[in-house]
Amino acid sequence: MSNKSRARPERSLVELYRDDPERADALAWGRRGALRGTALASMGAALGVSIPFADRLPAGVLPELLARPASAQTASDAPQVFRMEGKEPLILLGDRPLVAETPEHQLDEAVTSFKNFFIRNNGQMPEPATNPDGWQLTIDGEVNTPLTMTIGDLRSRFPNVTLQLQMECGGNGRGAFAPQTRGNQWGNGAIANAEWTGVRLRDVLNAAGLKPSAIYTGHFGADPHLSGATDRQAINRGMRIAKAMDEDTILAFRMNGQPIPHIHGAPLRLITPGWPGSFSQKWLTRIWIRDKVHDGAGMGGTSYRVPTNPIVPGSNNNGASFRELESMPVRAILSSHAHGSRLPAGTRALNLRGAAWAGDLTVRAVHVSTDFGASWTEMQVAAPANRHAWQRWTGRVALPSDGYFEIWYRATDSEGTMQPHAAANWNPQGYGANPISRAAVLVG
Ligand SMILES: Nc1nc2c(c(=O)[nH]1)N[C@H]1C(S)=C(S)[C@@H](COP(=O)(O)O)O[C@H]1N2
Ligand SMILES: [Mo]
Repeated sequence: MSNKSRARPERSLVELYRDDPERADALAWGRRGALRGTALASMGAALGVSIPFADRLPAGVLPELLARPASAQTASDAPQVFRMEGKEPLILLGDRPLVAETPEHQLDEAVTSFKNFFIRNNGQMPEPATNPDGWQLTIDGEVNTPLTMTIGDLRSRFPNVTLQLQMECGGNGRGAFAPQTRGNQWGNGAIANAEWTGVRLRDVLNAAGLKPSAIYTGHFGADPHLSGATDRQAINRGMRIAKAMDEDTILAFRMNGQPIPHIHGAPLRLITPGWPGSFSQKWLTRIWIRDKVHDGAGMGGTSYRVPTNPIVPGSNNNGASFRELESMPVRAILSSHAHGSRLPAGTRALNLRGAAWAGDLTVRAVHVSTDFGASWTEMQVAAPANRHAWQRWTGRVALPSDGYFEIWYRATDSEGTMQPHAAANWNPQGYGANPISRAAVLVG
């Protein structure tokens, strides 16, 4: 290590990792992957405590608190806070259109309440409906009988269902991609598991009568395009008919026993659980049944699509050989401890909790490591409240001493697929990143 970097080693190492990770590795870890004494001492000094499991830190892995400072650490690193009446503070990712992420540790409720529900708009907000019951939905295209129905009609004509359903943005976890991709740099907080009441889309499509040519849907909402152009949709996606006919895909008019809040799509929205949130059209006015793959705003190319064969990270691609991102990949979140939490000296165990989900699949296991992945402890994972609800997990891990620790948490889905160590299958718009997550805790 040069004298210059030794003079202010903490900053330089972090900066070096941002600018030139290979050189930083060589300086910090040496040839054989052993953490050099000076680097270790400087990391400990930067963190303010010792790193008891430093000997297990894999080569090239920088302590998470250095790589990703906790928001409270310094004012300059603090994310912008989004405040709205009735909501806890969220992390503002964009204001035009409005995009706000829920801090991961706030996702501690079994059923996500309005106050902790993330926001993802692609266009402007529509005017609130003055007469919600009179709101109309049209089903047309490849159907025998096109229908236009009010919410009152839907509610009285079809069986009402109430389900806990996960809704996760297709870009959740995007911030983990290296190199960085375009789009909102989400952490793990673009997920919600609210209780929705509505009618099954399937029942409504059966009432309209699908023609044999019906293979796709196309969803329209009342929100104006960001540009204000009236001939453009803010977002206009569609799904394969099989998902539209799934018994958990619903036309929702209530959220958590209340009318849907305006910002979450009142008075009528689709909930297409387990698939990217963009399939869950807010302010829903029309479903156009198509005889081909729908081609509206947000379809085709690299939009909500991922490579079928890995591409070179950072390269350009027109998405011609990509596939639609449908069922979301497995992910766990930790809600008992915020990244960067400080705990009293002498704390020798952590009671952990969180949630996990896996798109259309279920979660078989959640494991936690506190020694940088050298050993793993299995947590208890509850059954979902119903299909397509997330699953809560709990567990307890012991700590040997005071110091700097990381909680690494990793879920495995019902097919045995685990979260990878790093964001995989890089794609230009950054979908489907679900690497193992890491939260730092400081004891003493
Ligand atoms: N009409 C409309 N529906 C929409 C969107 C939108 O911008 N307009 N955004 C979609 C995306 S990308 C996501 S992730 C979810 C977010 O829902 P929320 O804002 O209620 O959290 O809504 C989806 N439905
Ligand atoms: Mo999204």
